[in-house]
Amino acid sequence: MSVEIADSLDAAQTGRVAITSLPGLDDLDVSQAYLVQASAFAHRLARGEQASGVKLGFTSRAKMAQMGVDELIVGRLTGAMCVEDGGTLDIETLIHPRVEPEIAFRLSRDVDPSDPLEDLRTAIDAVAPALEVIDSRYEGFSFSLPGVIADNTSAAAYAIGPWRSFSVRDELEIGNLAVALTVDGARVEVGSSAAILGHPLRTLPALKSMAAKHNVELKRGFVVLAGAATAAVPLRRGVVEARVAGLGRVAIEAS
Ligand code: OOG
Ligand code: MG
Repeated sequence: MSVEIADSLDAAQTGRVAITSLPGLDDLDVSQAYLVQASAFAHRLARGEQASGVKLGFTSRAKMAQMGVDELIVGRLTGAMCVEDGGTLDIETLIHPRVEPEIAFRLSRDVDPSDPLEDLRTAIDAVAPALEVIDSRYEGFSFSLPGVIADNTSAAAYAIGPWRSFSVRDELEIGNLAVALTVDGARVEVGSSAAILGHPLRTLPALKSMAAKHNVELKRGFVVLAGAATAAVPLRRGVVEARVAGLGRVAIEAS
């Protein structure tokens, strides 16, 4: 059953058609949902995409309230999802995309998430402003917790702004930075990095334990999207930009 669900989710993504009902989906528990996610992700890898990172979801109240889900989730990213800063994203390749402002971390080495002595924070060597484009494969972004996990946490595209070197011993304080999302120059969402679990670095122990439990790899060079600091907005044609005070900005053009 899991294989069929994974195949349907992959077909929805490649065919850009939202799923209205999926037999067996409601019977999945969280662990089974991560197996479906892994199996759908394997289709991307089989098409030649390369794993490039991981993303966290529902790390802010704004997102939990918007989507009606209040547990942390983790998804997987590939290089094919990455749009360069200032680059263009063709929205015709997506179903009903939304965009949200995020903070990204970079992993300087491989991390074994099941090693109890490993502190993921010491593997972070850079931080950057980021945009995430999400595109649920379910009609109306309507999903349960296992449903959104199986659907790779709605992952569709992302863009990363300039990396700034960072270590936990650094003076750079990222716990309460103003975050804004603008569309064609107009501010549509504002928030703070404090909205992300109180401090974006708190996502790292949570990521480590989810990665250990659900066999998510954490590799050198990977991007870690810490989760949206604000609610997501529909992505329409135009220029969308995330600004994070002290870190800079990142923009993409949706065409
Ligand atoms: C799920 C993805 C959540 C975030 O940053 O909280 C997420 C969704 O909202 O469809 O990426
Ligand atoms: Mg996100």
